[in-house]
Parts: sequence; C-alpha cells; structure tokens
Amino acid sequence: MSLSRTLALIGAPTDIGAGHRGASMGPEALRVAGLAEALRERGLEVLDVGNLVGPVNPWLPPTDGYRHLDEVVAWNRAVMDAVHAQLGLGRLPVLLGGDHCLGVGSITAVARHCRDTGKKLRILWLDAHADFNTSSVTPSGNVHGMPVACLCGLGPRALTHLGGQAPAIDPSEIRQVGIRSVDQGEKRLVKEYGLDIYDMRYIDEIGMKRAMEEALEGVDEHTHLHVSFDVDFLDPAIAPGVGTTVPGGPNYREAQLVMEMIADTGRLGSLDIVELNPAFDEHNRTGKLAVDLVESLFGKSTLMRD
Ligand code: 4U7
Ligand code: MN
Ligand code: MN
Ligand code: MN
Repeated sequence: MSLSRTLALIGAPTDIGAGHRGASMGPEALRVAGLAEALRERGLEVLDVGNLVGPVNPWLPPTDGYRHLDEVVAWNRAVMDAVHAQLGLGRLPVLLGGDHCLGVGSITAVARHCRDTGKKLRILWLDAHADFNTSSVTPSGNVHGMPVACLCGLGPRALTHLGGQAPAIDPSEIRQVGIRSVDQGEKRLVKEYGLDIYDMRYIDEIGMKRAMEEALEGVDEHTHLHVSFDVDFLDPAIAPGVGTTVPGGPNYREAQLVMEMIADTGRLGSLDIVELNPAFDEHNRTGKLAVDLVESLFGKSTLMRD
C-alpha cells in the first residue's frame, strides 16, 4: 500500500443482520474514537464520505430461515455500489459497519474490481465465527452468520448474485483467522467447501506468527488483500463492545501482530470494520481499541522498518 493512496471511510449504520441491536452505532463510535484523525496522523489522506442510508430494522423473527432478508439485500446493494465506486476512483475503501452481513456487498464489489483489474484476491476474515451458515442450518436466522457462505455461492439468490454472477469468490481466496465458534451444521459445510481456517486451537499450537505466515502465503505484488475485521475476533476481555462475544480470542499483542504482519505485505486494498456494538461497550473502549489496531494495519507499529 503506497502512503499516497487515499482512504474513503464509508459508514453503514445498520444492525439489520445481527442478533442484538446496536451495531448501527458502530460507524459513529469509530469516528468518535478518532479513526480519521489517527490515520491522517500516519500521513494518509482520509476522506469520510459519510453514511449510506437503508431500511430501518423491523426486528422481526425469521421467515424461511432468514431475518429481514429484503432489508439485508437493500443495505448490501448500497454497500456494494459505494465500495465499487471508491475502488474505481483509486481509493482504498474502509467500510464502517454495521453488522457483518455487509461483508457480502463489500467483498462482492472487491471481487468485481479484482476481475476488472486482473488482480489476485486474498481475503483475511478475522472473526470468532466462520459466518458460513445457511437458512437450513442457521440456529438464529441472522444473516451476519451467513456472509461467507453467500459469497461462495451458498444462500439466497439475491445475495449470492448481488454482483450479477455467482459465486462472487472461490473458497480458496479466503483465510479465516481466530475462529472459535462454529455451529453444528456449519462445521459440515466449511469442511465440504474446504475453507482454510486458522482456528484458536491451531493458533495456540503453532503461534500467531506462523499462523499468519501461512495465511499470507502467496500474497505478492499482484494481490489485492481485503481484510474483513469482525471486532468479536478479539478476546472479550479487551473488546467487550460486540454483540456476540466468544471467550478465548487473540489478546492485545497477538492482535497487534496480526495487523503488523498484514501491514508488512504492503498489499492491503480494502477493509471492513464490523460488529462493533457501542451498546455493549464501556466508554467506547472497544472502539478505541479498533482504531489502535487499524493504525497498526496501516503501518503504525512497524517502528523499526519505516
Ligand atoms: B458474526 C451464530 F449461532 N453462528 O449464525 C449465528 F452462534 O458476524 C453467530 O461473526 C453468528 O458476528 C455471528 O447466529 C455472526 C450463532
Ligand atoms: Mn462475523
Ligand atoms: Mn463474529
Ligand atoms: Mn458478532
């Protein structure tokens, strides 16, 4: 990533795919925590393009295995169009979620951009969850538990074909890091689709450094690296401000190392920051931590290499 590249912050204030209300306040919490200022401090040009608009959350039970599918699709269309437009302008889009269902729109746009520009796509999915549920196996009907499946062509047509063609991505383009909660039916599906998962057990055994080296293997100058950062990736002891905490996540130093190693590749091309839920936070502590980590993602902690 060259430092002259302009970042475009795109707010998507919605919790339409989540199981708890409040991720809709995520974009503002990141702004209040000083995201734009911190990145400008790093010498980056940062443009906050404001918030997208979409339907309100009707907060209804699932129909046919999905909650709020029409509204989820509407938000994802808006996200896909905004992300694709910013990529076309040569900017690095930073999606401020919002819940993780928005990963469908964001990554569909990034995948299309990669096809248009002949880049190789590599997605790093930092999350406690695999987000590979379908309407038939989901325990909740919440679409934030389904975006990876949708991107791989498994899900409702309106989401799998959001960008016109399906699947938007191939499972071989994604690496999931930090996973420690996968539902019963979901487990079978991730195996069937051959997802490359660096779960916490594996990270405990080989260490974060080696896990990240493996996850980043093959990333080169032709690669567009997309990071989908679900804040519940982090251990709840340091990041309580999310709707779906799972104990046993990366600690502060491990999370920093993840961001630093991604920064070192120089290939970061787009970013989602999702699932931050200020309703569960303590004085925006988790928002501030997310900003701190995103600073490292853009090279802050590589002191010895500047
Ligand atoms: B997130 C869950 F059942 N798997 O599908 C589901 F545990 O984007 C949680 O990773 C999904 O935060 C979490 O509802 C979605 C549940
Ligand atoms: Mn997620
Ligand atoms: Mn998650
Ligand atoms: Mn969550």
